[in-house]
Amino acid sequence: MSKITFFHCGDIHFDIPFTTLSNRPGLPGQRRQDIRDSFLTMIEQVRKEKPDFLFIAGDLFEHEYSNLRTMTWINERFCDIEETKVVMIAGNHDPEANNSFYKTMNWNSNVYYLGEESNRIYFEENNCEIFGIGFGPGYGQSIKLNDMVCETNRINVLLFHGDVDIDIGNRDYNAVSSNVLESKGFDYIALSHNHKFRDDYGKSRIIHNAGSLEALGFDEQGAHGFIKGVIDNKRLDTSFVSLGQSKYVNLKINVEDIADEVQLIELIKSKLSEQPLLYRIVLTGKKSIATVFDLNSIEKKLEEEVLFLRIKDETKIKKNYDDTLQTGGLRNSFIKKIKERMETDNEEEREILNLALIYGLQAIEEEKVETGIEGQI
Ligand SMILES: [Mn+2]
Repeated sequence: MSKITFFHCGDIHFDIPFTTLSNRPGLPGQRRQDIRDSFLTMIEQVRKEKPDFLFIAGDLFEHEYSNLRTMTWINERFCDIEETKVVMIAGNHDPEANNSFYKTMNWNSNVYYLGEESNRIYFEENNCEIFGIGFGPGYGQSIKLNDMVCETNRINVLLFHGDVDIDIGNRDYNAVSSNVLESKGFDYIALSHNHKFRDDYGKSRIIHNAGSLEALGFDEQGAHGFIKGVIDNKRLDTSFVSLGQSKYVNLKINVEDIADEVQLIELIKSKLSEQPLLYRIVLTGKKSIATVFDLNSIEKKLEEEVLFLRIKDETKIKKNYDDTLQTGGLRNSFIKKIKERMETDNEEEREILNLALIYGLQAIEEEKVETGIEGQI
């Protein structure tokens, strides 16, 4: 009878530059420290619980930005958990190449890398064979599954960095179907690449995607962390260990009744959490053409309340022209003409005509056109 215990993580992205946050000095560095803190929390749990394995299924670091100092630090953390075997594969951000740290580092004796040279390893003391399909030169590495045969009297685990069951049209990273993966006889498939935790692939529920250890962007909502698992006599049992909620918050704020910047700042403040977080705020609703928000100045005024803030204005322009129809001439007939054409069910067309009306009236009345409105459609 065989039993193993394991932790499974991936997409840690040590040294990611966080370029979208670069206009806040110090913030990218602070976020990189958050990654280290989350990693340390996980390592500390490994040290305490001593699982047989720690699976890291790719994108441990950023090949383009990581240096020997980071790698040495990571290797030292692996030295701290000597009773656990660390098994790793490459991801698309740290792909296998001749100068990859996966190949050039002098890793501690409890660290095993599965790649081009050897993509499987059998641990007799655990009666467990571990296979790996990471990210090498080129795409479509999942073809290597064809050569992987599981021996049924062993525990068989696959580490895989890629897409499972993607929709046609998406960019393909080692894409494979859950059906194919499940048919191979693995007892557990440690998947990474997608940054959201997921464990509901396929039918047999052996495929688990760890998600990124720490949320890395506004599209990474929800909980982040790693997976803990046991395979006992072929029975798989897993649980997700959350290291915290994403610090990235997307907010949509309707500014229909807001007359000026002071009111808008008050409204935004009322929606912010007490903890300093990273916000992406989209302003929605209809506002008068006379209401103009200086987004840069608003962002500056709220800087103290948040870690990071980006505001996007997606409001539509509201104006009632019916009361202006009393006057005559070119202006009147222009309004009438546009109004006639606006009696269509095509909302997109109506919006374009609404803007044509605004620009046209500006041209007639003020002899200039306020083009800044364009970007707000
Ligand atoms: Mn990744």
